[in-house]
Amino acid sequence: MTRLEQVIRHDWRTEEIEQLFDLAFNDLLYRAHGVHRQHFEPNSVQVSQLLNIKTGGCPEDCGYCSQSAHHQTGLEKQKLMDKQEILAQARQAKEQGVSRFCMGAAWRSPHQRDMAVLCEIVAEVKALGLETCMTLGMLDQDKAKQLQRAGLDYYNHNLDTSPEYYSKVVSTRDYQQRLDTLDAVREAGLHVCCGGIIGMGESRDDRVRLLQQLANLPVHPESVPINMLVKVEGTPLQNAAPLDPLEFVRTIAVSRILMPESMVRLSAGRTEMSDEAQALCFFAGANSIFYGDRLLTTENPAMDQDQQLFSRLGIQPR
Ligand code: SAM
Ligand code: DTB
Ligand code: SF4
Repeated sequence: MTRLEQVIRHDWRTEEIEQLFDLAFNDLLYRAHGVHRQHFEPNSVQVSQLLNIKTGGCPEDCGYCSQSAHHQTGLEKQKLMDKQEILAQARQAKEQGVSRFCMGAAWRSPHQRDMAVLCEIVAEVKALGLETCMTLGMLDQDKAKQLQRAGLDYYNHNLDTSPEYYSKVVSTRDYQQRLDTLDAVREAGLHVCCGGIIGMGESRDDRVRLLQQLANLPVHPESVPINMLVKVEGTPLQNAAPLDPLEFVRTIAVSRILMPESMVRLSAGRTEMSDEAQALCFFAGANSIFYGDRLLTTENPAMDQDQQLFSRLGIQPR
C-alpha cells in the first residue's frame, strides 16, 4: 500500500470520528497540525472573494438563510446582476490579490434560460486570470457540464449538517438531492466545494455525521467550507444557542484529519470570532478564507483587518 492510500480514507466510521472529537484539545490540535504540515505549506492561506449575483426571493426555506422568501429578513430582492457589473467587481478582486472569485445566486436551481449568460460570466471572469466558483443551487449533469465547458473551476454545494438533522433546518428539499447535485458536479469534471454550518443547534453527533458524509464521498471535496452560523434576524435560527468557539476549532481539526488533502475553508462567521480563535483554526488546518467586507449578504472582516491578522501570524495570503 502506498503512503497516500494509507492516509486518504473514505471509510471513516462514526466511532472513529467521535473519538477524534473527544481527544484532549491539545492532542487533537497536535495531530491535526501534523497532518496539515504533511500536506500543505502551513503559513499559506488561499483567499477567495464572494459576490452575490442574484439576491433574495429564494423559494427554498433554509432556516439559516437571509435570502429565503419564507423568512422576513428585510433583504431587498435583486434580479441577476448585469454581467459588466460582475466583471467590474471581479477586476477589483483580482487587483486586491484574490485568487478565486465565487459567485452565488439565491436560486433553488438555475433556469436553462439563464445558462448562456452564466457561461459568459464564467468565461469572462476566468479570462481576468481568476479561478472561478459558482453556487447556484441544484444542478443536473447537463447544466454542470455547460458550466464546466465554459471554464468553471469549482462548484459550491453544501451538505450543511448531518442527514439526521437536515429536515430540522430545510424542508423544501432533502439530503439525497444535495448528494445528487454533488454527483453531477463531480461527473462533469468540476472541482467540488462542499461543507456545512456549525452552530445551528445541532449536536456533536450531527457534526460527526456531517464530517463523515463529507469524508466518505467517493472523492473528497477539494474545498471544505466550515461556516459558523451567522444569526440573521427574521430567520428561524436567529436565536440559535451560541456555540463554544473551541468546538468550532475542533470541527476544523477533525475535518483536516479526515480530509488531509482538501483545502479547509474558515468561512462565514469570522466577524464574530476572536483573532485568537481564528489563529487556532489556522493551526488546526484551515487554509483558506473569504476576503472582503461582505460574504453574500452578511458582513465579513474588512480586508485590511485580515491583512493585519495575517501579518501578526506570519501568514501569506495567496
Ligand atoms: N442557493 C444556493 C445553495 O443553497 O446551494 C447557493 C447560495 S447559499 C447562500 C450557500 C451556502 O451559504 C449555504 O449552503 C450555507 O452553507 C451558507 N450559508 C447561508 N446562510 C448562512 C448563514 N446565515 N450562516 C452561515 N452560513 C450560511
Ligand atoms: C459557503 O460555504 N459559505 C459561503 C459560500 N459557501 C457561498 C457563503 C456564506 C454565506 C453567509 C451568509 C450570507 O452572507 O448571506
Ligand atoms: Fe436559497 Fe441557498 Fe438561501 Fe437556501 S441557502 S434559501 S437555497 S439561497
